[in-house]
Amino acid sequence: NKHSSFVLWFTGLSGSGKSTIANLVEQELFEKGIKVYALDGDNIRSGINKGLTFTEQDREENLRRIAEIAKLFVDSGTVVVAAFVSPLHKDRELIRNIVGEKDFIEIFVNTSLQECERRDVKGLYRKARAGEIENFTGISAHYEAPQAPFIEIKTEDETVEMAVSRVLKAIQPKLHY
Ligand code: GGZ
Repeated sequence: NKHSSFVLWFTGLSGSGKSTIANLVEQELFEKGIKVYALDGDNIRSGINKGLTFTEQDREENLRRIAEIAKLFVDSGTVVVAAFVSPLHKDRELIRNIVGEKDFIEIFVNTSLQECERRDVKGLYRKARAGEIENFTGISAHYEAPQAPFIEIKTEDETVEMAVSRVLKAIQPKLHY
């Protein structure tokens, strides 16, 4: 059961819904028999990247290492589903260069700051506003929206189910050689 492999890279604010969508995409691909692996803050920042902070420099190192790991998975024939804030254009360009242009598929989970802050699922925005978290993306650190993502998801206008099926449909041709 051979298929092509590539990186599906989800970028968006904290609380935008990127992990939720990425995890469902991973599940669907797994059920189709595709070799797939999800990388996110939970398995990366707590392990190999433990100790890295949210300064611009540490985010770059965080994302550079993740891109190198993703590249290894792609070399092994695995589809990678990665969900990271990855707020800066220069860092996403670095990732694209490491992974390789043709294997980097950028998905912009475009949920407004206002909506992420309203949801505040983990209470991080409240803490950031109170000055308890430094360099918080959207509050005290920049988020630069991708200019030409492969797919843009607006979670305020479409359901998670619609977004997931749109992603699956868009990558369908890429799964075959
Ligand atoms: C942004 C932060 C911060 C700061 C902790 N800024 O919603 P979450 O909790 O689960 O996702 C966020 C996650 C971001 O880590 P990434 O590795 O994706 O970031 S980056 O790509 O920019 O390196 C959030 C939590 O970590 N978090 N402090 N200051 N998000």
